[in-house]
Amino acid sequence: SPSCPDATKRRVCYYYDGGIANVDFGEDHVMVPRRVDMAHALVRSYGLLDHMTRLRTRPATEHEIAAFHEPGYVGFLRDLTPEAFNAAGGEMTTTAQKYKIGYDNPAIAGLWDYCRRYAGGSLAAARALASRDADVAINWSGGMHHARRGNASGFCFVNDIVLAVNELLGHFGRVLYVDIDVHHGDGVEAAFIDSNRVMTVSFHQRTTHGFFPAGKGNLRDVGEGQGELHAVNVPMYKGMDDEGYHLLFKPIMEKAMGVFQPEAIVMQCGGDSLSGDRLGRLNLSVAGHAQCVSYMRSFNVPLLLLGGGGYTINHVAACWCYETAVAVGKEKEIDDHIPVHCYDGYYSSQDYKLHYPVDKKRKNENTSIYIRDTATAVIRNLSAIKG
Ligand code: ZLS
Ligand code: CA
Ligand code: ZN
Repeated sequence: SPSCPDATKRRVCYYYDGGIANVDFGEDHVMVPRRVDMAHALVRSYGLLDHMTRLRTRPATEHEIAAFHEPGYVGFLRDLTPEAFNAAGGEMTTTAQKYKIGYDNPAIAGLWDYCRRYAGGSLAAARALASRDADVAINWSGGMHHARRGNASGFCFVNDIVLAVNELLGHFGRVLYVDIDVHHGDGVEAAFIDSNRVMTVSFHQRTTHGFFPAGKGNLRDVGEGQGELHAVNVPMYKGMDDEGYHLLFKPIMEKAMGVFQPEAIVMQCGGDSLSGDRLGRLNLSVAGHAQCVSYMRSFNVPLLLLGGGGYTINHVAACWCYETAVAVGKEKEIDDHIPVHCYDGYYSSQDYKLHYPVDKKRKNENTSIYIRDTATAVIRNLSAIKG
């Protein structure tokens, strides 16, 4: 049951729709949906499916997606084809610009189907928690935290996180959102900026020198109106290591749990905060990243685990497999050596190990003073919520 003590069994529901595996953002794009198929292949090879319920679900409907997104944007996404986009002129061009389609967010084949599938997984996972059928629910295809009500952003088209949080809000009084992707979770923060029923907490690489999303997620951005102090932002300099990260993550999340007392937790586990990512410049190990998951799991509150970014695909797949093991409480039993399976060739650069070494030469630009002062400032804000 959800009240069992830590290190004991959780009922875990796992959602993976193989229909996303062949979605292609284009050969020079950094987003590779197949990384989720790679994670799934690892999960299967390690025998982790025997410790959870794998549920197949239907893709989200247009109606479900339109519960958050603007009707005009939904209709545009539904009808968008690469052919129409590439032949574009006139109205198509200005409309595509309005919805931020192109470059980062390409008009690819099967886009609407892809969005429906990853959003369907997150909605089904939220329902499994709401009905108390699961203690932990996982959808590594979700976590698309930048999508806005009326436009795409940062490789995200439909914000499955907002849909899942809204589903949870139908059954739980307060929902905590935790985002360990290297990028700021701006789309989720904006959707709940004035709500005191959702606390959003993002840990991310600083955006002050143009790192995406530029200018967002400042320490002083704390929410608005009723939601004041319910947006929490923890920016970090490049090179952050496990030790420094957890000097922030653990005390901040402990305080957030204490003052907010959420009835459900949604965690975006973007793998671009790992060492050696193609876009991110933090220096977390797989174990350090997974410790965030194990820490949030230890509170025994219904927990939704989602994917997100992650651009060195072998690193991300190894990380999400290990985090699946954490979810089912089998991380101590998992062999570091990656089993022979269909994707094993992708792991040669990490010596076929789940736990690859971090970059020992990279300087941690976060000073101990910065870490201490940031933790103090965030915890002081959180303390102001309750006396
Ligand atoms: O959090 O920085 C930007 C925006 C631009 C610079 C890049 N150009 C193409 C568009 C304008 C200001 N975009 C970021 C988005 C990062 C999204 C992270 C998503 C998530 O992890 C959750 C899933 C960005 N950084 C790097 C790129 N875009 C990028 C790198 C390489 C390429 C190839 C494909 C596309 C165009 C060339 C692209 C984008
Ligand atoms: Ca983040
Ligand atoms: Zn990211």
